[in-house]
Amino acid sequence: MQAVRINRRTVTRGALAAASGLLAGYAALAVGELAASLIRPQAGPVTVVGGAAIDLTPAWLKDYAIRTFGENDKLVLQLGILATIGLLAAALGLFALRHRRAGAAGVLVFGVVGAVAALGRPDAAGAPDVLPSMLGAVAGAFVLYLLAGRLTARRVPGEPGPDRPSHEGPTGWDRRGFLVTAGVTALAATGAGALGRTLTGRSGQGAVASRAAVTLPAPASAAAAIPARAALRVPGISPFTTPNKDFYRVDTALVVPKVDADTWRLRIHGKGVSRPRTYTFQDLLQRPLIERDITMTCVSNEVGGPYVGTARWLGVRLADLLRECGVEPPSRGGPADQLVARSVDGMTLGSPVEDLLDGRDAMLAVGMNGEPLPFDHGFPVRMLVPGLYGYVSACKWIEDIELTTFADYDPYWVKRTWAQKAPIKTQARIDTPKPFAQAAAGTVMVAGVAWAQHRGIERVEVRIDDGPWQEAQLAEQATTDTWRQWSYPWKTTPGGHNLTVRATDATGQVQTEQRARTIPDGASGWHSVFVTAT
Ligand SMILES: Nc1nc2c(c(=O)[nH]1)N[C@H]1C(S)=C(S)[C@@H](COP(=O)(O)O)O[C@H]1N2
Ligand SMILES: [Mo]
Repeated sequence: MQAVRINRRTVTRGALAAASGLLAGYAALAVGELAASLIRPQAGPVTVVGGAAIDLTPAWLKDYAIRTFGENDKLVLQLGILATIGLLAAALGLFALRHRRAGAAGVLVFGVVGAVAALGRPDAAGAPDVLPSMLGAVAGAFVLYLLAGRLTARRVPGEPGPDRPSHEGPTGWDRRGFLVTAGVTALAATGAGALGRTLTGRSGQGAVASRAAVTLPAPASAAAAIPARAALRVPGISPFTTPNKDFYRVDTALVVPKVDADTWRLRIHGKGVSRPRTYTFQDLLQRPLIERDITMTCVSNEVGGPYVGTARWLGVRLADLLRECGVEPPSRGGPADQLVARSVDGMTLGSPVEDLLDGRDAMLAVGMNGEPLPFDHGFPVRMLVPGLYGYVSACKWIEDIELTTFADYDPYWVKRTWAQKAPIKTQARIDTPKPFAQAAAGTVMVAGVAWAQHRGIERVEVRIDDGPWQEAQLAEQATTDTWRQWSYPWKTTPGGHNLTVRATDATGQVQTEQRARTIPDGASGWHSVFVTAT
């Protein structure tokens, strides 16, 4: 009898205790986000812990996440963190049933973890960054202490008798007090969270206004018109120019930096910089601008993968700025062989100085496809270097350029086992037909893109199963810095077929069949798709 009764109560109380933990966690995160909105949106508890998790993630796992979750990898990470916090919070709630003070204090441990993560962020703005995590934890601890108190209350309201012994024991609980406390907490936390969101949204308004106010000047050196025959009319092929909204995005930023162009500065300094300088956004806009079509590629792009795109970029020639600051390439005796670009969110990317001064169109871009850079792609200014993977060149939200050496400094990704230098590897991709497509009988257009930035594409060949390589038809080449479309009319025969493609760059180098993973310096191998023809 007794056992059954206790058991049911125990289960109910256990569930309520776990719920108390979850509520405490919810309140902690809400208060944390509200505090962050007032201090710095980037200092929010989930953001700092997520950022630390990204930085600590080994290269193979990051690669797996990108491969598996694609551009949703950050969402998956944040959901994972929330789920982890939820589990731990529920456990703390159960623990607090027996050890009320210790359970509540346990919430503070989370605060300390968050605070440590906040201080370790490369863009940490100092001591105030610990506040969101700490204040949130204090709120959470308080909530858990209150709720656990209601669950362990000695008196049992509703059960009769003023003569009832006050040492009723741990099975008694204050139902009404619990519900009221829980309800008020849920409402207050939801309000705090919503207010935090609103304020965070507003905090970027200066940046949004500064972007809306930008009028991009006409280029002093316009891009050559894209030849009409650079774009093939094949359904399913990637368009020659990738619209901004479809352009791939790869970065470590859980909160996209909103930089105000009016207060933005770029500093150029370091080894061999005889005239260090700081530039404003207006300084850059007043200089002669170049406009170029350039295809960007991410080193994390698998063979056949989506992390490649072409845009028409407008910007300042980086070599002009470097020369103005007195920078010489190593081949002319300059002491620095590495340029390290640093962003407002503390990312660092290193490029060979020699490449930046060899005449290619390395630039500090301010415009993308006719508009100011989108925030996702680095507003107000980003770096771009034709021929180099993004992680060694394409710094978004750039604010600092330091001349140094490869021997002296390893930027972010190099610290994480990626190569110091990474020119883009020659690749061809089949855009259509899609893998495992059913092809109609007759002639099917096989088509896609091939790239070997700064070298150019000379030939693309297609092979059906183990047959001979057949020359694909090439679209006209816009520039050697852009990808090139190709197509091949395939006369189908019934059954399953493997279609394989390979490119040859303009130096005559045939794309290697050798399969390589993306780590350390980019994937290689041939792209194939399996198609069934009727
Ligand atoms: N600040 C910052 N810049 C960055 C990165 C980043 O994580 N942070 N990622 C780099 C990588 S790996 C690539 S491939 C390109 C991607 O640029 P996109 O997102 O505009 O396509 O940005 C580069 N610049
Ligand atoms: Mo990348």
